[in-house]
Amino acid sequence: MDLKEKAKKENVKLVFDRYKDQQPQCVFGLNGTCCRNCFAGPCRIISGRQAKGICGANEDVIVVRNLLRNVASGASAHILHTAEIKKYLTNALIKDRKKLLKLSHILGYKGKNIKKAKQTICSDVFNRRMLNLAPKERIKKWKELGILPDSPFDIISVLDQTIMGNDANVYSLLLSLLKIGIVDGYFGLCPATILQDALFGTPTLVKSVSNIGCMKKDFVNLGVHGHIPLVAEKIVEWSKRLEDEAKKAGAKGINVIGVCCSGNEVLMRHGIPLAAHILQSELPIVTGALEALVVDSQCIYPSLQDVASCYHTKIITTMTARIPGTLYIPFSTNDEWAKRVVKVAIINFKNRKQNVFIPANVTELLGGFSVEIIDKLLRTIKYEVFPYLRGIVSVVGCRHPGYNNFVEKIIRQLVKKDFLVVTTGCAAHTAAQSGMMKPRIKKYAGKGLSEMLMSIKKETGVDLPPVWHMGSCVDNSRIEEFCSLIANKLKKPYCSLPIFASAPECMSEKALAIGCWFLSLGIPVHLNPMPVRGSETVTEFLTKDLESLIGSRVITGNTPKNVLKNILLQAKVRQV
Ligand code: SF4
Ligand code: MSK
Repeated sequence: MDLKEKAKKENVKLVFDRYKDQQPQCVFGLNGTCCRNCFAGPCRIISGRQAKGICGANEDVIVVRNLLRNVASGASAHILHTAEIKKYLTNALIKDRKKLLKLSHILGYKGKNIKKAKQTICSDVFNRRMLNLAPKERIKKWKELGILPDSPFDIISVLDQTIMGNDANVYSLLLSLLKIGIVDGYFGLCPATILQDALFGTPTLVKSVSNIGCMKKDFVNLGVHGHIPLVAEKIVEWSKRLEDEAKKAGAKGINVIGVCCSGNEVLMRHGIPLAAHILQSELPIVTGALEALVVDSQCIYPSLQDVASCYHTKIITTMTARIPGTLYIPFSTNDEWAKRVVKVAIINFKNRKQNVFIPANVTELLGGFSVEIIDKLLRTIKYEVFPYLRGIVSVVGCRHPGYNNFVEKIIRQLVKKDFLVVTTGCAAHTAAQSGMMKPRIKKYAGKGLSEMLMSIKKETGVDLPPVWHMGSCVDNSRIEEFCSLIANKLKKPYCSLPIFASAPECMSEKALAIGCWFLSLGIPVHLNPMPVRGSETVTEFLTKDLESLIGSRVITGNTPKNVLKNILLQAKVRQV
């Protein structure tokens, strides 16, 4: 029996069931040709019958406007992520001073005083100076194209740009996609990661395990889920401190497990096991052995409470993801907050019912690939990566209920063809669960990739996997920094290197925003699905014309075979 069968037997609906219930999905939505931007609508474009909406907007305008609103929404989540971390900076202890100073230096404070550095960051992190992190060559290009952003306020201007009766110029709307991608990168992802490293430490290599079997029957199981490590860090700290209380309650201790990106954050810094990605986020509850799930922001299915109501699990909401019926304990850095939350889990241990089932599967993994670690590893081969590799692909982003494990399939094919795969987000959970983060190389990697990993092992003694876990969704900024390192060493711009990104099961608007950032940098991006099929103009622009403007394009492909073929073609053009 697996957990899906257990849920079925117990009459519990999961995401997979709800996905089935929603079929067939609306074709206008899938093609991007449904507009609800004003209340004269909704308007749908029907080929040969209804060429324009009531206001006169055609399919191109409608498709790109919808996409742009999606990207703006995704970027806003990352901006607010940074804002959330910044709120607590003034009084926080700093674990990595270098990282804090790096950020304040970018913003213009060149001294070493931590208090002043914090002040600079708090007042200026959303200042245009953040763009100093970007390659000079890109800044020039962005200026030429008129897409250099000013601040996160550009997100508001996109909402205005796409309101009924404003911009109906497809080209300027398309360029705004790139602009908001840049906003996402430099006001969202980059400062979030740097600040988190400053507060909680920069990751180093760490061994752990993935998959649902990391839950322990005799322990208080406590899950962290969401994106903001302020929350998960406190839970990890206080779970250790309250071990004795758990023992008094009859358990052997407290077992913290990671879900989604909170899981990635605490894996990278503490080796906490990766239990479940977004599609599996209901399953730890179905085991009947999860005492509490602490959630914060983004990617939290509201269904968690429906599922929890069939078991004994307490869902504890703490930040922006608010769900009726859950226990809401608003986040505070105060120790009392963490004690209270962990105690809810401990007290709930006695309420377990008879129906406990934890599948045995666990997979070992090596994580913690910060750029600092990668730099140390690659120095041993003098950054001579391309004699071994066809390229580097960051396979990132979500898991989607309709794509039958596309993420795993594409990663398997890429490493076999000598692409080094770096990964973050829910794709990283999947790679870990499939065994591709085990520090054994022969089984999965192609000849060139194996040889590169062996050469590094010879110098460092470290057995490396073919897929490198670089963290959570905001840690896509680590991937950019890694690409930038390679580009600098080879003295070439990104857009001439065989470096690619792929979000094969893109579900969240955040993944689209990240994709637009990579495109703006000159990195070709595979995005699937993309609700643009309803407009030939938009599809043509993204998959072809973009190349001459910015040096990158959207790579298409809705099967692993197609994607691999398209990436191989592009890799040939970009050979080093
Ligand atoms: Fe229809 Fe135009 Fe309103 Fe969109 S903005 S719903 S196309 S009238
Ligand atoms: S959690 S954004 S489903 S990767 Fe970062 Fe996973 Fe995608 Fe959410």
